[in-house]
Amino acid sequence: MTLTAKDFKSDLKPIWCPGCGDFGVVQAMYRALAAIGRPPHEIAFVSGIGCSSRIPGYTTAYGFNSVHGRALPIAQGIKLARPQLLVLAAGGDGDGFSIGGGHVPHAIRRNMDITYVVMDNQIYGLTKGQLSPTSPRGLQTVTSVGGSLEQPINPLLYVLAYGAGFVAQGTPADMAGLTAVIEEAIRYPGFAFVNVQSPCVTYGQENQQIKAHREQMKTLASLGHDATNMAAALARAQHYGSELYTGVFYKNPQPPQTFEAQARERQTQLGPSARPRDRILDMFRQQ
Ligand SMILES: Cc1ncc(C[n+]2csc(CCOP(=O)(O)OP(=O)(O)O)c2C)c(N)n1
Ligand code: SF4
Repeated sequence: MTLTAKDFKSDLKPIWCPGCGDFGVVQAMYRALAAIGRPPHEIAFVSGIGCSSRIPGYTTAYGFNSVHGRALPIAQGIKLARPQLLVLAAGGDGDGFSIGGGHVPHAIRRNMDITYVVMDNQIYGLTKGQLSPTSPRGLQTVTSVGGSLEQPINPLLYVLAYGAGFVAQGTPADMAGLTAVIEEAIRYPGFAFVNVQSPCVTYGQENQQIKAHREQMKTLASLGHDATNMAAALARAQHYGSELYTGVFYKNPQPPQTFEAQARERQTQLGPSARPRDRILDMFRQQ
């Protein structure tokens, strides 16, 4: 059966502000999932808390709008228990790099076949415009009236430095490009990260809106970027905040075995006679 974007759109009407970048992200997600061709009941979509974290509810996949910052631990639990499912995780820059920041390195080094989409609007949207970890230095918000004194996190460098096998960036200002990177991330056999510069029209900066993105964005493909070259990826990623590069920064040409595949092998080696409890304990003892 051929699936279309409509098959992934739920009946729930999004309550995002009109013009929010997250509308583009969910559309790109519908299109990417249709291209992948797995039916909605074979997909588990987990998010944290935030405006962007509402996204699973707007799809027909199994969804869990969970706890602030905890999308990744829950997604990993699902993938370990049901490795045959296509598992997606999503949330905001606050969810992923502030309260949930400690989970990101461990999800990366564990390397489960999960796609993690961060809707990066450089602000806390849901709670009405406080500083987020990706807010630029000097940004005036309700919690930084005199301008932010802190250096922002660079999400691209952060995940590359921890060894993510697939790292890409997109913007809803380029729907075809955004859909393509999400699809490629889902097809990557391991942990894949997509940073989406998704404008917040209510609390976001003027130079971070769709029109500005159209003027600023440069596709990595047009720059002749080699996505198999980690050094080149790090060099491009350093310009987060000053250049809007879109496309794939890095894709490991030799993806290592996933955690869930290794765990299955370990269980097989332990043999069918082991009780489930002992098998789990042995997995830890042999680490
Ligand atoms: C444990 C906990 N702490 C704080 C909050 C309040 N809170 C909800 S969403 C949010 C941040 C939202 O920003 P972001 O994750 O960037 O998502 P956005 O709304 O911008 O899409 C915060 C601090 C919460 N729900 N739970
Ligand atoms: S507050 Fe910002 S992030 Fe939240 S729905 Fe409105 S535009 Fe989108």
